[in-house]
Amino acid sequence: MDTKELFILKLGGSLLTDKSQPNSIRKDMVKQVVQQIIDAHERLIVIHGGGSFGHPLAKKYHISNGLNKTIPKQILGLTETHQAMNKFNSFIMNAFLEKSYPTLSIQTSSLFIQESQKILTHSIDIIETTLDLNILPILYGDIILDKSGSFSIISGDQIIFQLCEHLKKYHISKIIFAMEVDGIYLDERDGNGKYKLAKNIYANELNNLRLADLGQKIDVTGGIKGKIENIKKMLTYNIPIQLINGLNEGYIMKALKNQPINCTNILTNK
Ligand code: IP8
Repeated sequence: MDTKELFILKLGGSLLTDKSQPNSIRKDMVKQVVQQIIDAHERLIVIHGGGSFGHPLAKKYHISNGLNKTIPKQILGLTETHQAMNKFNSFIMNAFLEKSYPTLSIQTSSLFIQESQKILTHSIDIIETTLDLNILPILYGDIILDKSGSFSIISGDQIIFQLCEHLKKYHISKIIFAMEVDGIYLDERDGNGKYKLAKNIYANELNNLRLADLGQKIDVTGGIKGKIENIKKMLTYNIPIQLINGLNEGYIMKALKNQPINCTNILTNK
């Protein structure tokens, strides 16, 4: 079967929302990001994180740890968490619609389910058929139900693992993480005495990196170390990964156009 190339673009929740205030969107940032995606004219799947929408509620009701009857109103909290993500997602969908750009929101919690803590994907057809129609599929970190009668959180990164594993008609040529930092900083100084940005890292070097201790948060769910663990898993599919600063003007479009930018590229060993 002929496979077509596409990008995966993960928009960090902390890029699009203000983490210091629950349910607050960086509206101008969303508009800029949407415009860059439209201007790039490339085939891609967008995934966005939870930011100040999903995370505060998920934390309040301990959703990641599953059903716990001692937590008051936890089930209501579960549905509230989903609804908060839905609201955030609707804002993004509307921003595309205002520009008359066809996108389809694919509800993550209806596409994936867990069994014995393992995420299962029954069908990727919805995403592939959306792409066949030249519609941009947009997924987001969400709640996930567990067949044992429990639940958890599925993060944007976990969605990416599922896509790496199951997309058949489409081949992922690069995964782009748009964050609010330039990439991975090393425990080495540049000419100006600042921590050095790792520009190109090979997959087999990831285990031996000496990271700068910046208390660097790449996303609300974890620090840079957690992100690197996820990246290692993605690299097993031989897909290059780019970590970029989405706050820099035009960077998302340039990444989608494979133009050079100041960022961290993680290259497969081939
Ligand atoms: O921001 C988490 O997704 P992430 C989604 O990609 C929720 O980790 C609901 C907290």
